[in-house]
Amino acid sequence: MNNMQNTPIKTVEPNTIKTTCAYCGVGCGITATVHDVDKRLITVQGDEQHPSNFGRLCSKGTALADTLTLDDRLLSPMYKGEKISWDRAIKETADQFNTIIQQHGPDAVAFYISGQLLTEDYYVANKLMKGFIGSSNIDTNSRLCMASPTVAHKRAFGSDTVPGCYDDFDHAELIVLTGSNTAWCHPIIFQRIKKAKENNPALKVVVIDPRETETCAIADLHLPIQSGTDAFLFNGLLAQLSKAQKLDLDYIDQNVEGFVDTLSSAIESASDIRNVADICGLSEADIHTFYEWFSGTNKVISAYSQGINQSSSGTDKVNAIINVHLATGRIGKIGAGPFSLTGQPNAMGGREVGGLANQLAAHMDFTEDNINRLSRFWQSDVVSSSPGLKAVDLFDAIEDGRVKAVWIMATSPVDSLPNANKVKTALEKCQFVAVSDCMQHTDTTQYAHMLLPALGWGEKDGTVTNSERRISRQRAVLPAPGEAKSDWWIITQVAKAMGFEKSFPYQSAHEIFKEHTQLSAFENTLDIDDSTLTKRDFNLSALTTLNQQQYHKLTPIQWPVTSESPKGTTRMFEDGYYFTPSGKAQMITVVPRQPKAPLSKEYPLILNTGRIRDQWHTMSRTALAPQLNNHKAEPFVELHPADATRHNIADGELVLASTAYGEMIARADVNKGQKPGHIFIPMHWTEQLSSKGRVGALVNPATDPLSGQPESKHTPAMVKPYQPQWYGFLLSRRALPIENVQYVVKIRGQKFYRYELAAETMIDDLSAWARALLCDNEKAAAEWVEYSDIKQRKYRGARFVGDMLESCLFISPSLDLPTRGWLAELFNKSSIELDERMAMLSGSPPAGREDCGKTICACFGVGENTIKSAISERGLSSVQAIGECLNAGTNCGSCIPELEKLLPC
Ligand SMILES: Nc1nc2c(c(=O)[nH]1)N[C@H]1C(S)=C(S)[C@@H](COP(=O)(O)OP(=O)(O)OC[C@H]3O[C@@H](n4cnc5c(=O)[nH]c(N)nc54)[C@H](O)[C@@H]3O)O[C@H]1N2
Ligand SMILES: Nc1nc2c(c(=O)[nH]1)N[C@H]1C(S)=C(S)[C@@H](COP(=O)(O)OP(=O)(O)OC[C@H]3O[C@@H](n4cnc5c(=O)[nH]c(N)nc54)[C@H](O)[C@@H]3O)O[C@H]1N2
Ligand code: SF4
Ligand SMILES: [Mo]
Repeated sequence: MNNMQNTPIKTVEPNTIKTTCAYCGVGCGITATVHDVDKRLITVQGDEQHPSNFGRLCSKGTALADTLTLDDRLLSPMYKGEKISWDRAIKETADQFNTIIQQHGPDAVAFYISGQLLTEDYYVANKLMKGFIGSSNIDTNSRLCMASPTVAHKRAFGSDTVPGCYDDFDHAELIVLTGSNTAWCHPIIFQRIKKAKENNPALKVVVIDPRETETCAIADLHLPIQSGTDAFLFNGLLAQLSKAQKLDLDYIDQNVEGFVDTLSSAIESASDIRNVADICGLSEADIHTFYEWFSGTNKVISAYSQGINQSSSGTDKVNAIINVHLATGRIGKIGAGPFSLTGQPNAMGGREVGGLANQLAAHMDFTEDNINRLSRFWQSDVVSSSPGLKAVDLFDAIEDGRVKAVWIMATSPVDSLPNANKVKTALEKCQFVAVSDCMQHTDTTQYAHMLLPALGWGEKDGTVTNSERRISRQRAVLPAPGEAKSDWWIITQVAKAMGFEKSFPYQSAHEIFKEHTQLSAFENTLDIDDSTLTKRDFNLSALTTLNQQQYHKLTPIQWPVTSESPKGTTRMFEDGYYFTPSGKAQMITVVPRQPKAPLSKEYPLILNTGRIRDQWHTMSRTALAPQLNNHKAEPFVELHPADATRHNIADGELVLASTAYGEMIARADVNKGQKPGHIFIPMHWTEQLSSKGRVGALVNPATDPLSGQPESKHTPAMVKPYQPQWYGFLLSRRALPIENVQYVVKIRGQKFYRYELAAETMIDDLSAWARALLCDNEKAAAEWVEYSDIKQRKYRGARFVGDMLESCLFISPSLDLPTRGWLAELFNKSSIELDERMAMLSGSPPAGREDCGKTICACFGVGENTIKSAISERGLSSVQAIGECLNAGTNCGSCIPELEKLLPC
């Protein structure tokens, strides 16, 4: 008998769990399969049923399984460097906060939290601070990210609502990507747009960005705009739409207010295209083309991100974009709308619970009615009645002693806030600093008195909301390591110890989610007989009855979820109703402003900062996956050849970049993709991985007056060559302590650490120095091959243990060092042949074995040189052909724009 007949067919293996990616706001669904719990061995795949990614993942999502190592994990609470019990940690934290509150009042304490938290964590943090401590000094790293769209949405729609959904990208006929490097930062949306273009060749894409990014690979038009001038361009577009009679006057009449004033102001500031071209640093012809395409296309999406938001006029810029959509009625319709691309996995969830200092929970703001409503819901008479300090002001208040205790969760302000050296001083001075993090050593944990070990991705359990309002479950795949606990548990325990037991009774994330949904539904109705009631956009009333099991099984759903829309809401504002007192949307008069800090003779360049393809923020997780470290292995500064010549800088050299706030060293990447006068430095490198690579120290603290969002994309800067006495690099199986070397960058390879080095003082005896460093007190018998040229001050040395390469070091007074790729590959070999040893001494790969070059395809580890030679030797002429030959580009597809660039034109 075939016993299979009696076995029910399992569609999902028992050890396969659906969850959501840890990283960006696209919010891709993941299917994780656990292979070995003890070894934390899992594999991940894109969840084909998840409507945000339909099975696709980018390079970072694909590498998630390789970030689960426990290396440097914070595994128990620590107070002043000593491990302590949870009981003590909780009591001490609660006592410190209570004492300071008693002595100095509730505004003397603060929380600084993060879009990496789950909604449930966020909800209890906000409830504790605003509802029970009675202060609004809780802000989040979303201040650096989503604050401007939040205020702009509120001004235009009366609510912080993203109108559209990803499906709209499939239907649009024109997609304008402004201030967004979608290819690298929202890769799965980028791939969706690319697919839409293949399906509909008439679909046009316009990219507005001072840099020619990888996103331009799908652009029909790239507008390399002068930094900070987008509001001129969009005001000009509004004026032009009016002139061309392309406004939707019926829509305006029925659904919009503020039209006349907004239009006349736009005409005043930007009706002369020549003038707009001048200010924006663009050609008139390109502006005409953009305006014509926009005027002539109904289904337009304008998606934007940090190039718009991170600006001292970010709120106005967002409203300038929304204005053109309102004036053309291109909103709340299939394939049309303004679209704020959110950054972090839970940037949206944080806003839903009121994580920002100027919001209350559940999309309520600080009106008397809302404060009263929350007081009744939370049964607290101390609900905070006015906004608190926004991130930059908050750290200023810590620095000048107004705030005496801060609890930082899931963010590293020592890296990510502007003027970041001041954040160090602030934390040094602060009476009590608690930090909840997964990692023991970050640039911020160094300043903590109290370290609280948190669960990370793959261990924590709750919900996140992505850019299209879609709530998805993040589920635990692995058990908690060490004594790490979920953030909601830690906050709840401290709340209880502070004396708020009754209000924080939660035993599970589900109980918190339930309360959150109940609050969203609480008095959320429009009743014309009761003027205190309003209808709020954020409403999960149909989820209030979810039981634990249903919560556990919750499938992705877009809010609002109500009795009228129990399956969620794809698109908002379809009926033209907005959440303003009149029910109409508001066009907002925008008077464009230039960035706050002007350039000067001393600082003649614009420092622009942002992201790279394979790293996430402070690299605390992505840098654990070796395959993500070789695409861009060092901090770099991109500059235009004209600026490079002017400042005497050659490609590949080290550069000292400085501003009025701080300085750093980075490798020059000279390319024509930069707009002259602009330089770009990635935000990712910290002091954990680089001695001088923290760009946050250089960024000016100018903020938007309405949103408080910092101007991270525009700081006056200067560059000059950094001229060390010697350059070098080291590859070693073990991490080694490197001292008295000014420039050190450390990355993790598959079987080695790679250190890039440069130093300001000559070493007398290179061989002795090398031997001391590479041995690092290790007594194991080792064999050496060495070449040392005292006159030329060059050194090449390798240390072998058994037949295997243990470490190698190369030093030279110039940049003529060997390439790293072929040496890295030697770490995979069980014995090193003579020809390879000789090659190490001569500094170039053995004949016939070329260096693979920097990684282009992270998924299959395929290097640039390998691809280039395959293209020339085998005559490859398409991305598909490269894929068939080398696999490159066939998994996540994040590298396809770069593969296209390598193909012959
Ligand atoms: N790989 C990767 N992906 C990520 C992240 C990550 O760390 N790594 N982080 C996530 C987060 S939290 C966020 S917020 C998003 C950010 O996503 P993005 O906003 O797309 O990323 P950024 O690189 O910060 O900036 C986008 C672009 O704005 C351009 N820009 C600068 N100034 C101006 C200007 O004045 N006008 C215009 N039009 N453009 C300008 C920059 O040149 C840059 O290319 O990415 C998310 N995704
Ligand atoms: N110059 C410049 N600065 C910027 C930006 C820029 O473009 N340029 N962008 C800004 C933007 S948009 C953002 S979003 C920020 C991001 O900046 P940060 O928030 O500082 O960066 P992350 O690396 O995401 O920090 C997350 C920290 O949280 C920890 N962590 C991860 N998961 C958890 C968890 O579940 N619980 C706890 N307790 N800890 C966890 C990680 O180990 C890490 O130490 O940077 C901002 N700063
Ligand atoms: S696009 Fe990449 S980083 Fe973003 S959620 Fe999807 S897999 Fe994760
Ligand atoms: Mo962000």
